[in-house]
Amino acid sequence: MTLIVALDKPQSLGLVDTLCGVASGFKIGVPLLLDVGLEGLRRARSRCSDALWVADMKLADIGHVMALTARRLAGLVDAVIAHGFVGLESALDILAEECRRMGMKLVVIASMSHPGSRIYDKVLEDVLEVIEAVKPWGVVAPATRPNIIRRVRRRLGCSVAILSPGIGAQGASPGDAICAGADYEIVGRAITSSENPLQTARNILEQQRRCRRACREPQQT
Ligand code: BMP
Repeated sequence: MTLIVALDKPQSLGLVDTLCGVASGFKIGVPLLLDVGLEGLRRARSRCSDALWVADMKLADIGHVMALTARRLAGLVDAVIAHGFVGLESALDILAEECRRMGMKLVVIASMSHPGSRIYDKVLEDVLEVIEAVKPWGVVAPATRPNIIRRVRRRLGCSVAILSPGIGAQGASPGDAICAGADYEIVGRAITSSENPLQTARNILEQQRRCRRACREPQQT
């Protein structure tokens, strides 16, 4: 499975029951976490414990504070997301060590999906150097700019998972990121605002499958 559902909106935790077994995982955004608290997250997770649970804290602080934040999430999520631009020394090195100690996956942002992320792209090589040193479980790269996903994959190889947001509401289509080398596509509003989230999630998975087949077939000349 290659779909992670982004749950950001209030009340969207109800979708966990609907989408359990269909989505590979759930990415919990800060707005929702502020709404339901850690106890709400614990209860939601217990309803679908085989899924990959990612806390999208977008950590960007000194290492000590990022590690403290990650520690508050121990046992509640499988993975936590941090920004790559904060760098290695006294920042991501400390967070990575804490994640290793707790058995929590670390996901580092290489670049973002919105237009303003051109700033991130200007320092992409530096951020990738940091990520190479951190050796996180996963990296975020934008579905809206598949060329960035290809650069990340070429540079970091196959041992890292690439998670790509930007599908649907932000303009990319299901399968775009997978074709460029991503492992998971992160989809929020296209599913959470849909009238039939289950059917929409299934349609997205089907479109990913079709794209994967098409983009991996040898091109006809
Ligand atoms: P949506 O599919 O509704 O646009 O949601 C995308 C999700 O991915 C949101 O939770 C957002 O915080 C996250 N995200 C993103 O859109 N772009 C990034 O570069 C990194 C993200 O985590």
